[in-house]
Amino acid sequence: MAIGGNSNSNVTRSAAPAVLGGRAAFSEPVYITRPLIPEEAEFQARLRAIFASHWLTNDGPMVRALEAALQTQLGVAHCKVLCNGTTALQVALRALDLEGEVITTPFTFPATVHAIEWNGLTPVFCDVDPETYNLDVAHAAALAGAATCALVPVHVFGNPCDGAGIAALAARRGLKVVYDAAHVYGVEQDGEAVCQWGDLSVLSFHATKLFHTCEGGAIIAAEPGLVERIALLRNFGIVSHAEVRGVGLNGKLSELHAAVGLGVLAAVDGEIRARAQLVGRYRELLEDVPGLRMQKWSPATKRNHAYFTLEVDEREFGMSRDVLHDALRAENIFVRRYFHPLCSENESYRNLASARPQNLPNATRLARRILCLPLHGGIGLADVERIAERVTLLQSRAPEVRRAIETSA
Ligand code: T4K
Repeated sequence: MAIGGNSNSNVTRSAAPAVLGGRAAFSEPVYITRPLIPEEAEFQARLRAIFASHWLTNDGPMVRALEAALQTQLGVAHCKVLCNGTTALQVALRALDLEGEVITTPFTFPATVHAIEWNGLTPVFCDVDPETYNLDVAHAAALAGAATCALVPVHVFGNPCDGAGIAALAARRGLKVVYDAAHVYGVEQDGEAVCQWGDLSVLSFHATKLFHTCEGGAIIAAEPGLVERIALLRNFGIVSHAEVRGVGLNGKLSELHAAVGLGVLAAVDGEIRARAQLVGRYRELLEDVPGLRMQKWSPATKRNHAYFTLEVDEREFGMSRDVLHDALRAENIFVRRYFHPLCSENESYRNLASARPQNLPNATRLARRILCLPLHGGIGLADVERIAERVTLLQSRAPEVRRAIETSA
């Protein structure tokens, strides 16, 4: 369903951008994402079943049904759902009994690095590839030392990391690999689900994610011993009424959240198809615009279209990413600057030796340049066309736009 009805119908190339006194392209905010909503009758039926059973949480039938459905859908042997992706990352790292330093990327959501720190481990920031935005494996190899115990790479915006390079480095140095697979639901590489890479992979099922349970997450594990440990750790370590093993936490997903997930699961393939069309149109309209670049993907990747991002080169485009961000906001286009600031710039981490910007040139540049555009099945091709048109219109009047934003700051 397009939201074009909320927008001006008479936007033309010659219209003035909102920052220069024109009418905003949309009369209501267009967000970067909107959560999929489960089909109502089915959801009500699931709710009735939950309430009739009086079983609301603690590994109930909806959670088990969701785990089984996800295993089938993703083609993985074991999937344990948790209350959110951050807790799932904490549990995954704990399950591996790690000690020492963990190499990760600063170009990610704060949760990735916080989960390392919460486990009493030391994050070591590694630069990213300038085109895929994922962990630079050569830099990770140079950073790996005697204290390094694990790698936590992130498949940023759903783009698979260099899995072969990471596996080879881990094997060479005896490191564990926990993938932050928050963005990678449904992504495949050469026909294989990317979310089963590494010792463990962690998905986020937050409402802003393609597949979601409102709040939620999951750990994908292959080794049965690890699966059992994860199941214990997410439930305080309780083995039985007589035994508690390990320092667990409460990471359980409720039956209500699982019911949302079962409903969303039915809609997610259609959402991916809708987004693929929108991404195709964005690319057609924006790929030749001077100063705009797009993330590099391997042709072997089956994408999920979780995000659509642009890299803005200020010199070539005529204005910085931040000016473009503010000017699009004035159009009611609620673009986002994922991932800015870098995690290495946060006050908890900025004093680490690995956090120095000169060690992280690509990540530092990307954090200043990447802009995330609206992408979800609630918008239509006409909305994408209007957004792209605004981007090019703003560029055509770049000096005035820059001045207008700078004087309003
Ligand atoms: N690792 C990575 C790489 C991650 O990206 C994340 C989470 C995690 C780990 C941790 O997983 P979780 O513990 O969250 O499961 C959002 C999400 O809260 C966060 O889950 C996500 N990454 C991150 C990339 O984005 P914000 O602060 O940008 O969200 P917010 O509230 O500004 O929402 C963005 C837009 O989505 C809104 O402008 C409108 C729309 N929206 C949002 C919500 C919550 C809706 O339409 N409905 C909604 O209910 O962090």
